[in-house]
Amino acid sequence: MQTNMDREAKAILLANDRGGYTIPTEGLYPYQWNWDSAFAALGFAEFDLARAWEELETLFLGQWSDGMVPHIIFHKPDPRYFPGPDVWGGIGPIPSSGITQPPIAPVFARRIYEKNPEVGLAKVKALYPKMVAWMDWFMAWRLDQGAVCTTHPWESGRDNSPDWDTAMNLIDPVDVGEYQRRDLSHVDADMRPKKWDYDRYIWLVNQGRNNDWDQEKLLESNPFRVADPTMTFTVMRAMRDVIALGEIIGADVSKQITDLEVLEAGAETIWNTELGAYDARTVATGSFTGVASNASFLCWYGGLKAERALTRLDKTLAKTPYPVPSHDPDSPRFDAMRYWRGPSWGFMNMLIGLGLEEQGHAQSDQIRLATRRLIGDYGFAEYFNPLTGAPAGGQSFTWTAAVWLTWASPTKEV
Ligand code: 9WN
Repeated sequence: MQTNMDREAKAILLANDRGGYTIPTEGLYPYQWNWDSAFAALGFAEFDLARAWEELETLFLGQWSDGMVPHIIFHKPDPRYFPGPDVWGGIGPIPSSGITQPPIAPVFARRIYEKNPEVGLAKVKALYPKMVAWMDWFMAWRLDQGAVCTTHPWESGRDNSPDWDTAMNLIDPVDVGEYQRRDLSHVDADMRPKKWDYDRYIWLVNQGRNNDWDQEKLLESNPFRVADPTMTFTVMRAMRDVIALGEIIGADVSKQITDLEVLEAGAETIWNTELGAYDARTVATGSFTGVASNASFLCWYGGLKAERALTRLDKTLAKTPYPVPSHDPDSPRFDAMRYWRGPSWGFMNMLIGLGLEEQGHAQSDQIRLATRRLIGDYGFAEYFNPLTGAPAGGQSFTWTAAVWLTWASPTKEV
């Protein structure tokens, strides 16, 4: 039986549908975002399978000839978002940004396929080479000792996380010039990244555009490179699902199997023994953040048993009424409402929870129930205060609605 919340979640997906693609939320984010789109697809798959596949197909229409799938696809210009297509100068088939985002789409493509393999087979056959090209691109351009790096805070999807502070400090954004932020006309400044971060975000975009997004050149000139748990575990997981999909359609997956071994070895290089968690490692300095983030707990989603990371997870769960915080509340850099420096995010909870469940760790139920309480009590917000549950950022948010429909609702059995 559908609850009112289930109906509301479905209504949000439908309201954010722009025909073939879904925006994260009206006003603040008026375009197709890469990992948000994967959640939209999974949400649609609950009631409209054709629309679910269409979402993924539209995402891959933006793929560049080198295999990269952009983090934003600017289907129709909209002045409410900065930086827009002109600032990025993306070189793909559709105006787009020049960086990618964590690859969730292959993972959810497999789940959507499993809902109806008869319909899904042709879809998978068509998308498979594109997914492989994207994975190959990560392996060619984003590895450091086998761990996957982010080259812009927006690429990791965790924009102002303290995980980037060391690498961001290496940038002197003197020549960034004047620009006008649009996010602050939609959301309270206390809930968003600071000017210090934005200057560096834009500096990095200018750097990419001035180098024609040539990855070879950017390897030399971009000082921002962080081996990141988000990237490492989502690529690792996507690789597993690409292998599974390849086997379904009878493809040769030997390269992907070798790549997965490289990634598994790479994950060891972001294990911080002192912290007892996977941690972001700044490539230039070799230093760890030293504080667990919610991305630290994607290790199970990545396919690792990782029993050694459970103690840190339990500690984090014990100190936050509304987990999983994006930064540890005991850290001096914790900021309960400021985006990726403290708040809990429903979609991250879902990825963490799915991974824990697959690895047979009981904390999965705890995280699912906490997420149910969070969205149930405080609505479909972009993110939430981990100490009070207070909603923050944009409202009527696509991925929060999708998380509810596919995982957190009581109509989904625990
Ligand atoms: C920049 C859309 C996106 C998410 C990211 C989140 C935020 C954008 C921004 O919104 O980033 O990409 O302008 O703040 O950090 O994870 O995909 O929801």
